[in-house]
Amino acid sequence: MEIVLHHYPMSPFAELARVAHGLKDLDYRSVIIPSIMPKPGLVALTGGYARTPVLQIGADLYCDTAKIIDALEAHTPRPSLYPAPLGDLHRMLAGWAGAAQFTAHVGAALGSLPPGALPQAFIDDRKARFGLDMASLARATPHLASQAVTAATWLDAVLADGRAFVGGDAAGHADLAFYSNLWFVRGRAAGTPAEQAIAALPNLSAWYDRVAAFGHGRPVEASADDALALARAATPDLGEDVDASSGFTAGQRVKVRTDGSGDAPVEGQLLRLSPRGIAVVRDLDGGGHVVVNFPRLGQMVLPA
Ligand SMILES: N[C@@H](CCC(=O)N[C@@H](CS)C(=O)NCC(=O)O)C(=O)O
Repeated sequence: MEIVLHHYPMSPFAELARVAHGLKDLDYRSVIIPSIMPKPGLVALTGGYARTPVLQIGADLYCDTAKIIDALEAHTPRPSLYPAPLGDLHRMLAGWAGAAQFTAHVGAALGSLPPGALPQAFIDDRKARFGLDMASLARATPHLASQAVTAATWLDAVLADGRAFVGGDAAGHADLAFYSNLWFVRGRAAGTPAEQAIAALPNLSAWYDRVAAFGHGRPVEASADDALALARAATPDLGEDVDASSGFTAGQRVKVRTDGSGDAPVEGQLLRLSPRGIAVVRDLDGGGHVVVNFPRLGQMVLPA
């Protein structure tokens, strides 16, 4: 079944997903989505989720890199992104990298840009959807930079025993999550004191180059229409797995809302709800249906 990655070049979470495709040496279709709303092609598939990236395998959609990595693991199990000895600890480390540390790295990088460097439409979009305020960000930038430098220094110390990756000989989800934050700082904040302090960490720099060497796999450009046609032609995984303790039942109509985002919730019929994830089935306008998958953490499920 064909893999489609919906993403845009500048997104750090998209970079995490791209390097996962590189590590697993995958062929895939690459659909470039807008970096701001509206995103009609993407929302036609997901029904509301508009964050970046989204993975599509036929008529199954995977929102959030946590779920995307699970889907790639199921599609191509080797090499695993949860290698021993850390195994699922990779998830916990990646969760930290993708939350407070994402804010620190990306905030420090965006906050150090000269005034006028970011398009006003981008600033307005992030303000409306995530409450971004450029004046507050400018004030917070030295603090955010200190948090990023501290995390980078910890990582450098972890790597000081000569291990190739965070958990030993094999790279995993945590490596990609730390890498994508640092990739954004390198790309957007080159020459700032924080970026220079990070670049001076020798173990970290060598590790960074090892992760970058995985590349992005083999993307072939495709359009939003191509992706929609692929979804219509495929049959999604309609398997049910709703935990009795969840208070919900399979078949019930629900809304799935991403915590901390002003984006529209995704409404559909519940298929799966457990610590393994959330899945709802929804009809596509014009025919066909898709299953939209989320990780359990970071998503609110409400009766529709
Ligand atoms: N927890 C999500 C976060 C995704 C996320 O916040 N991505 C950023 C871009 S790096 C985003 O969606 N920004 C708004 C947008 O692209 O419209 C994940 O792991 O995929």
